[in-house]
Amino acid sequence: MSEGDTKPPVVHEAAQVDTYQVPKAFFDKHPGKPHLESLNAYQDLYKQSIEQPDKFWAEQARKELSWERDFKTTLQGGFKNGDVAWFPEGRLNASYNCVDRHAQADPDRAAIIYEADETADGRIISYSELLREVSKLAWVLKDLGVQKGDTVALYLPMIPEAVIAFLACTRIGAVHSVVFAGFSADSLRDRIIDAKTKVVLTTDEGKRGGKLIGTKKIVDDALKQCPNVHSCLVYKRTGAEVPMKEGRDKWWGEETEKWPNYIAPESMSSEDPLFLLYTSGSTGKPKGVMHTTGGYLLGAALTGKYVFDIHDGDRFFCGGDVGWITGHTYVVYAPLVLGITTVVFEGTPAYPSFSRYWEVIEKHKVTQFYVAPTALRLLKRAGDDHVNQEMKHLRVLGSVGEPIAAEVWKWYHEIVGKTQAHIVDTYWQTETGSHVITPMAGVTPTKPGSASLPFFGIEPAIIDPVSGEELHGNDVEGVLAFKKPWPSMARTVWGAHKRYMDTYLNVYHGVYFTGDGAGRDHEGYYWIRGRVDDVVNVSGHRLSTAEIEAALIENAAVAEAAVVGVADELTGQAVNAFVALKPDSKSPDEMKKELVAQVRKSIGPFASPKAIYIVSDLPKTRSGKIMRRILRKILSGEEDSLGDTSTLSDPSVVDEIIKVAKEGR
Ligand code: 6R9
Repeated sequence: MSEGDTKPPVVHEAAQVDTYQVPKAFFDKHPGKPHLESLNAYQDLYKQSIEQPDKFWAEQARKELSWERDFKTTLQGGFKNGDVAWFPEGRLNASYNCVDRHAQADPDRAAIIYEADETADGRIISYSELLREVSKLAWVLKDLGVQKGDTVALYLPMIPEAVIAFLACTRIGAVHSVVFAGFSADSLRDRIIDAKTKVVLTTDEGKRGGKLIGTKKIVDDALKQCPNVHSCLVYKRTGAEVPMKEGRDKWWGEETEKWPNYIAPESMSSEDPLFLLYTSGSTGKPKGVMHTTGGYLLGAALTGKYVFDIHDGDRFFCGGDVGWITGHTYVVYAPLVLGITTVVFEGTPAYPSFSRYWEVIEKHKVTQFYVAPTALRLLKRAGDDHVNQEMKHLRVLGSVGEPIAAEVWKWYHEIVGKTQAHIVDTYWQTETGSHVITPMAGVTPTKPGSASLPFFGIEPAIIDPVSGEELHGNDVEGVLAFKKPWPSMARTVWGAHKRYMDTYLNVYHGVYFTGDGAGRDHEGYYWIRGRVDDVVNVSGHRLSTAEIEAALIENAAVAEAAVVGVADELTGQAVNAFVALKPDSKSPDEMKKELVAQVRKSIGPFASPKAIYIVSDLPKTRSGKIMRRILRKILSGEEDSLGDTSTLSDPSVVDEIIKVAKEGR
């Protein structure tokens, strides 16, 4: 929790909530039957996963994954020392598990349906083709000097080559570090430097919602300050003229052409790093969350199977970007490790019209669709007429990334799913690797707005944030933690293990701390209340207020800045900034423009503050800590309940801030 702020847990009135059973149509349209017969079957298996975790996980790992060498130990280490290791003697390769074994069994099966920004530009890639493309690119990476354990940065749009790049890295034991292609050059640079990356993969340009994105240009800007990057491989997406730096930049197509269709997968330890993914925390610098091979893949496989009810022949469409964890686990790894077809969608839900998602679902007979509530809010607002497709193959509709309001849940169920699909509101994090609290499709009765029950092996605890004690029983509110290690949990923060310990494992004794507040209702269902730290969630994108503050302060005219998240109808939360300027700075309007530009440059356009308030001072304690709680209250119109302001070094600043916030300047 942040300095100067102690947020008491919110007590929520027990509202009347409806419970929805799995729709009958779900079973009628099912190709067979769900993997679990009933809620009882879930409860039995869940009980085993908690009481006999070794037995449960060893069986699952042997069933779902192909091991080159079997493991002896299931779980080693624990939360206390932060040295969790799953299946440590086991050896396997992720790309073998995601590609080769399916290419051997059924070479012509579609692995990727590429739905391009323009409807006509898409294509379908079979598992045998995927194996060829992955192998060729793996050769190229080797040729560029990439070795086992090296990191490779991927700055790529949502095209099949992104998936190919993930798998080419894992094939040779390289660690992919994907940077969302909406991040700025500065953010990309920081991630490249932190991960000690020497090779970057990108495109000439990206194309999204009819607009072009200058990916290569952004990479060029970033690389000006990355002297250790010796190679940049560029995939021709649009054919735009882009400068190619002699000796450093090479064309993807020209390089891959030179190499054979097959390369043997590298033998990896279960605990070898699979990837890094940078995410925002409470402090300024993003953390390189590290996942390992065996455990992560098992989490992806098992949640894909049980949460989404994935069966052979399914066509899975996750609308998340590969630049975020949702895309890693549910565009790439879960569908491919299970050998089904994944839809890679390059566009936006609004281009060329608000019907785009539904047209994609109809065209490809999609069976599971997975998206963030922010997109649903946009589409709900656009009007039901746009939902003009039958979509009769849809069995499962997933939600992820932020709480889904009951009315949006119902709209998803009735208008998109036509009451025939099962809604799964999946709660998880970059750090958890795969779903941790979630319904299981075909099995769990659901309540709109609740992520429902824990996944196998997850033993949640609701903790009193003040005393740090676990709150037992039902009808409790507090912060959410997990009591047992699970295979797909992050193992460390790259190069900063202490930070990992301090953020997740040393906050409350002996448990993994999620950073989220949560309640457990009278039936044991979990309700996620949102972050209790300084992380804001804008359109399902996780941002740190401290990181945005650091960006604002980079402007020389800024004396101090405080950023808070406020509720927003469309984006869930929005970034609002309070800024105190140094004397003699430019006019407030000019400054606001500069500051928005600064955040776009330092982080990326998606982090831009929605409102900037120029004030003469910020509310601070006598020790100089900014009290963001007061700012949050003022913005939510609760200025009458600011609580004790006597600890402020200058209580009079509050009146000015209230005035500025009211006038919206
Ligand atoms: C997968 C992902 C993680 C944070 C998490 C929580 C919020 C995710 C949610 C949810 C309510 C859900 N969150 N799923 N809140 N209901 N179903 O989004 O990972 O980007 O790391 O964000 O997102 O606050 O702590 P990540």
